Amino acid sequence: ADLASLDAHLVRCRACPRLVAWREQTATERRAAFRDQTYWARPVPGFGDDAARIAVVGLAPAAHGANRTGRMFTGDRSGDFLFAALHRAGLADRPTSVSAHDGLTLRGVRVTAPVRCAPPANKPTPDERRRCGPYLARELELLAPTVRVVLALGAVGWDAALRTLGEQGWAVPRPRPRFGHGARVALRHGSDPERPDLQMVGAFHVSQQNTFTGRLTPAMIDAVLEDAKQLAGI
Ligand code: DU
Ligand code: SF4
Repeated sequence: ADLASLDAHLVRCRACPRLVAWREQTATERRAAFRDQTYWARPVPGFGDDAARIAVVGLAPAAHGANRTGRMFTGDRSGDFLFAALHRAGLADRPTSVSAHDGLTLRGVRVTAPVRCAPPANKPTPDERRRCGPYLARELELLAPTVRVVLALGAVGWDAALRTLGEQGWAVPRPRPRFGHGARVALRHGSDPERPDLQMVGAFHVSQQNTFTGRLTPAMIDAVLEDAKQLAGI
């Protein structure tokens, strides 16, 4: 199995009734600016380099962003902020991500999320997070040969990634390290000491709530990406 077949399986998932209803309802109602568009309205796969050294783990698709375009972080303000930063860091070949067919290429990075369907108010329930967990787990397994840094944007991604990595044999400290902007944890593999360390890095989520209020500035995300690149050997 590879990432393409994981994604092919993922996009057919209907396991969460509330999220299936929401992703389709927002696609029917649409936003005035997107009235002439057909929304993706399905689970959203990870996007970027299949041999990524950095995995960026967000939260969930936005109703009128990735749920519309079918590509992670694409078509909303969160994505505008993130892709501009990835471009400044030399990890994206352009500063904008407009649609799934715009030709954007990431280098060394894959962007993904612990929940793949747009949730009302951007708040997935614990059940929904649990149900979607195996997709992130499988994706990280498939990236394992190359991935050295998992960059979590926000506490939901942080918790999901640490839980998953713990289940995959990485020695996660107890109590589980807490999320914070700039938080960092070096993980060693418990049963395979030959594996290079995996670094967990935390950053505030790129949501408008953070970027419009100045809680997360471009300089702050640039600093985290520089850290991540260094830890990943990019
Ligand atoms: O079919 P493909 O060349 O694997 O590309 C699929 C998809 O992923 C395409 O939209 C470009 C993107 N991508 C990327 O961002 N970075 C890579 O290194 C390779 C592909
Ligand atoms: Fe399936 Fe995940 Fe979407 Fe739930 S959130 S329906 S588990 S893809």
